[in-house]
Amino acid sequence: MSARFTVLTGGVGGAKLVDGLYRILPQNSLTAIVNTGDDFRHFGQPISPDIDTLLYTLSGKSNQALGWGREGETWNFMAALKSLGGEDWFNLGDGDLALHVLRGMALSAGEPLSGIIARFAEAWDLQLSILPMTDDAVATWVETDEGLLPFQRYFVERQCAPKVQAVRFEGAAEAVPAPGVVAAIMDCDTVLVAPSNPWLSVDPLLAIPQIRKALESTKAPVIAVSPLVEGKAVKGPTAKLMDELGLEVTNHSIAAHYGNLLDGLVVHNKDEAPQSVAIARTDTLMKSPKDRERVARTVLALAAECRR
Ligand code: FO1
Repeated sequence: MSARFTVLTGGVGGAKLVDGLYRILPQNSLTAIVNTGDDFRHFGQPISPDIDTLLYTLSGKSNQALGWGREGETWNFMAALKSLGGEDWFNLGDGDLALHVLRGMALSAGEPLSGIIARFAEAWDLQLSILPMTDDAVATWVETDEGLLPFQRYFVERQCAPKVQAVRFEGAAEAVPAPGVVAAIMDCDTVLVAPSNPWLSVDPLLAIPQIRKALESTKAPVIAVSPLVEGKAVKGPTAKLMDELGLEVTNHSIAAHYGNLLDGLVVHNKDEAPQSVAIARTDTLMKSPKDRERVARTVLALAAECRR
């Protein structure tokens, strides 16, 4: 049986590492388990941002500047919607709408999200498994000094300005992993945790009991890539959030957050590193495909070291 790799991912930073892995690993040897805590209904459409960002990134359609949505997108739907007084804090591009409309129709017909995403990945000829963490409803809520906010209201409408006191994952405790998720963690040679925001984009996965249990019992090494570069987040609110949660903005806090789940951590160049796990160092900034491949090679090499 050839080697199998599983990566837990969410958000924009996560998609870059998955792309690096996808570029260098054999076809169909990679499974991505994706956060769905950011999912919500907008204009009645089911939006799955972290899944869609991954579909776009791996199929070369993503808008690299924005970090989400499609390259060359047009916005006629939003212009027409605004002219009718529709709210415009969350923008749905004309091409992007195809994903939401088809996903909505399939969900209404009773198809599970995991089956829908597998069809989308196949339609775009992607040679890997993309699994939502669950087919059940899980919603990330952010407790802030402005009250309890649904994730996208915090992240997009308020641009992560409110001060965070806690993050909650409604439905996670009762959620069942999507088909194939537990097996992908238990039966693989390596589990990777992408440089996603641990508190916002990875924790929803860890809040699903059977996923956490699988990570605790898998024989595969579990290796994460730190989302911090020189004590700052590459993109998004990771550092600000850590500060607000009273945590030091260091790789120690990242390793401590994952606790006994982690065997190794890839850190940026000379950034300080925790003693509690195996460490590898590289430039973890992923601006180009070559960068993504470099970080992917580094994390796979550390996994091989931990497996020995
Ligand atoms: N992020 C924004 O900052 N503004 C938007 O208008 C926006 C629209 C959007 C539409 C579809 C989609 O899949 C993602 C979108 N995002 C937008 C990004 C999204 O909020 C984030 O990718 C994730 O939820 C955070 O990981």
